Amino acid sequence: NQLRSIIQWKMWHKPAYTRDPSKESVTLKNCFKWLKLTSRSFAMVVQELNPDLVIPIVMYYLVLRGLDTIEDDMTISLQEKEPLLRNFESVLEKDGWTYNKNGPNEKDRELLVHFNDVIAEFKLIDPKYRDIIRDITQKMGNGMADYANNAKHNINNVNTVRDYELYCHYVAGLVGDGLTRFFMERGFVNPGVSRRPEFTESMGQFLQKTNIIRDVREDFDEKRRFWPKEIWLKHVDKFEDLFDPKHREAALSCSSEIVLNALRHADECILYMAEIKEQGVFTFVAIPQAMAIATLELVFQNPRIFETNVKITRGETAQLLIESSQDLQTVCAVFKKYVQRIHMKNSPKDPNFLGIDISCNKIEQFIESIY
Ligand code: RWZ
Repeated sequence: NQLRSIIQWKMWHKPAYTRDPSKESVTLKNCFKWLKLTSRSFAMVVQELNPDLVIPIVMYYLVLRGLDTIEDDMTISLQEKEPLLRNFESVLEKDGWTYNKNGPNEKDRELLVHFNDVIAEFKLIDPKYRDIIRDITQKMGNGMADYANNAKHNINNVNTVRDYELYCHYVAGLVGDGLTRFFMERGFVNPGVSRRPEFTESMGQFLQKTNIIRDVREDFDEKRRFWPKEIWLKHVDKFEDLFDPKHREAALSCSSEIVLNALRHADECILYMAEIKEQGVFTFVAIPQAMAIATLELVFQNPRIFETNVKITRGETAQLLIESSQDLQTVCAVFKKYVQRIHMKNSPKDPNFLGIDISCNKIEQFIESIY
């Protein structure tokens, strides 16, 4: 029955009419300015959504981005940071609140310096969306604070795979939970997804884990470690060794193991996308997923991740944007293509050869079983 629902659904096109949100008010115009400043790519994909959802989801993004900008700043003392993260939800009710104590190098400091714009516009959105934003902000802020607290006592604050997945839950699983609730309010997803919260969780986990693998060098340089010790300790003695050319082979085996861990979410991401009933929502969620599977293929068996921040090419990105704006079948073809490439790069010299082989086979067969 689940398979039948995947095959049968048809999509309709988004309405031709799209209002221009930047023409509404000064504070709203400013919110779009902060959005473009913090993420060009999100500012682009959000335009795919039904016009009624654009402003609420932009506000959701800006609030979480504000929270993330506090978490990310290593120049803020834990003493100041912890209560800020825990109480960020209450900031949303404080007219005129701004924050200017971020370090000068914090890339999104301007957003917090002008956070009064976000608070002013937050007040104007539909209360049902405000409740979702408050709830996710409160949960994410407390999760980030627990994690920051942990880091004070122990530099390896991501010890187990469970710690790693809990961190990804706070910063990405919760984002997906909130988005799913937005979509449900409008009937844009099958209400049955609320009975399968693990599908939503996988959507966030897959994106976050892929980012963590890709950004390993940049995070290391900024003194952050997200790869779980439980995994890297099987391959190297010290985390620093991952970046030492002498240990390149061990580092690559380690990266394979963490790629394998991320690949486990692919099937559930497809099952989640199968429950979407509206074209704009589909495009909005499918674009990041398609970029993630392509990025996972790029980082797999790629020693450059230990030297620099690798990125998929502009040409590849352009093609992914087109393909993921179509339908589930096209997105499945994208997933299959990149999983096959991972499969082909897999080598029997890798300690996780068998695991990766099984995982790729399973995803390929799953996709073939539905089309
Ligand atoms: C659509 C069900 C977008 C799940 C996770 C997708 C993104 C990676 C980045 C969930 C503002 C972007 C900085 C949210 C805090 N996780 N996370 C479904 C999804 C937003 C800041 C950045 C987080 C962070």
